[in-house]
Amino acid sequence: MVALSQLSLTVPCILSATWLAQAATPAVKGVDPAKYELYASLAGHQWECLDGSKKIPYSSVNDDYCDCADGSDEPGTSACSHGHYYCENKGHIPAYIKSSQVNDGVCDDACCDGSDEYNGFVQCPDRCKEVAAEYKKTQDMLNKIRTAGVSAKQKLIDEAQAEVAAWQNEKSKLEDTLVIKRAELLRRESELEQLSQQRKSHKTSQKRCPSNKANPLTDALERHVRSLQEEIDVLVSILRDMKRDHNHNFHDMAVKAAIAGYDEFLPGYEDLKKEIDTDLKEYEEQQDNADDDFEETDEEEAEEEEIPQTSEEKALKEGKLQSLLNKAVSALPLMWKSQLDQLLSRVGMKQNEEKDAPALETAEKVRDTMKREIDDAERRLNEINDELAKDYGPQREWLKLKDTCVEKNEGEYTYSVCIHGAAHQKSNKDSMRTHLGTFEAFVGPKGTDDYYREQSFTHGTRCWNGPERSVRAFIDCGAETEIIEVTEPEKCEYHFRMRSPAVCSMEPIQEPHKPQARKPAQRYMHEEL
Ligand code: MAN
Repeated sequence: MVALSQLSLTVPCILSATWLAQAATPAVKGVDPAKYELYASLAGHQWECLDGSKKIPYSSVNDDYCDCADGSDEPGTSACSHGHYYCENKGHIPAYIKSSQVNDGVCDDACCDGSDEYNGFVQCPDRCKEVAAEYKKTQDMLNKIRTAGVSAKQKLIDEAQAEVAAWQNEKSKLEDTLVIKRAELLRRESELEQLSQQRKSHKTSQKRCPSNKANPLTDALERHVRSLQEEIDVLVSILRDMKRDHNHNFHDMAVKAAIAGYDEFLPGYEDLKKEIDTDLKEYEEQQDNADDDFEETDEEEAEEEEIPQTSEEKALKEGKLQSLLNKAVSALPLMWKSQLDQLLSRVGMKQNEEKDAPALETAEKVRDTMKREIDDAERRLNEINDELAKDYGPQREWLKLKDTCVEKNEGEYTYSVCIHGAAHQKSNKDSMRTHLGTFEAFVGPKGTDDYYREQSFTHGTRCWNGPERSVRAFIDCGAETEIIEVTEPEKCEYHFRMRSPAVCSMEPIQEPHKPQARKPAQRYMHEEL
């Protein structure tokens, strides 16, 4: 606790310190009180220009003569053309005006306290109370717009998020489907290849080895054992890739089942493969020996004579191959087996050539359908990937506005624009429609919130004797997407002042976003007018 006697001693000390500080930094006309200390006098009644370029007598500050290059010595007069005058605007918001506006005989809105007109030529009443009330009204209105805009924007963001989630889901399903369909296509293509090979070899074997003509089952079995092995190898490599690359976050039952089948199948497959290879080699050696015997006979004779082969030998051969085929098939997971039923039943059907033709045709049709399905899936996947890669704003707030079209009647013309689409000008006299450009990019200052508030539309219809028409859209926060005003500051270069919830922010103050016209905004007066 501070004793009362101590307090009475302390208070005068604080006051005297304050008085000293004020004495050191006197009020200077046209300067923000927070910066008075910059205008304190130096030793020998000197003062240094704020840019440090020069020292001048203290009496030269605000003497209505410009001494400093930066104009800092004349904050309260109009002597320096590039200086600034501070209006305190009590009851409202302080502001700076150009030095040239000081004592120019005009009561400036920005300087509502009238302090800038002090030479007596005009009397500027203090209007700050009135201006503050007006300002508050505007702020309240902007806040209302902002609140409505922010909630509309949140809706746009939520809807975009749902759309993106749906795309990602579809994308993951398409990717999984494509893996399966591509594998299926490979299988179908190799099946087709077999069928056409069988057709060819059927004819050859009928010529070459009449003994087989009565029973081509052995040949067919052998080919199927080989092709089955090739197919298994292809499927194993596809499934290995799929297991490695598939999107683990989006579980598709078909993909899960395929991977489970792969896991179930793989352990026993390597051993079985070796076993089948050995059996096949053995069988081929026997077959080669038989062929050698056949080649040794005179060809002409062979055409007429059958290779002697007992029914026991034939049955043995077929039995061996059938068991090889069964072995290969038995190794397959259940889900693959069903697809092979068709293939196996066809082995039995290949008793004569005529039956190959419809099978070949059907297989071709199935293959073509599959190709079309793959093309469609790839096209859709590309569309989704393109959409996901597009810039729709930091929270994809522009996504759901895409293709929203708005228009504005400006008397002579009605202007329209579709978000992320095209802008047009339609004559109100003859309804002739002119293309002003197609959305090209967001062009606001990069890395700022304003980046999405400026958009360019380019490559419109070429202007007579001039450039291609183009549009710059300047967008402020609003509860709705709309065009407020259209100007043509340069021939065939149009400025659309717009509003949209997509650019609303939670920040309390929304300054209107001003078009940066190269020339003062005015309507270009073209020759025809
Ligand atoms: C038309 C309109 C105008 C444009 C002139 C240029 O009249 O598109 O906006 O300035 O052509 O010749």
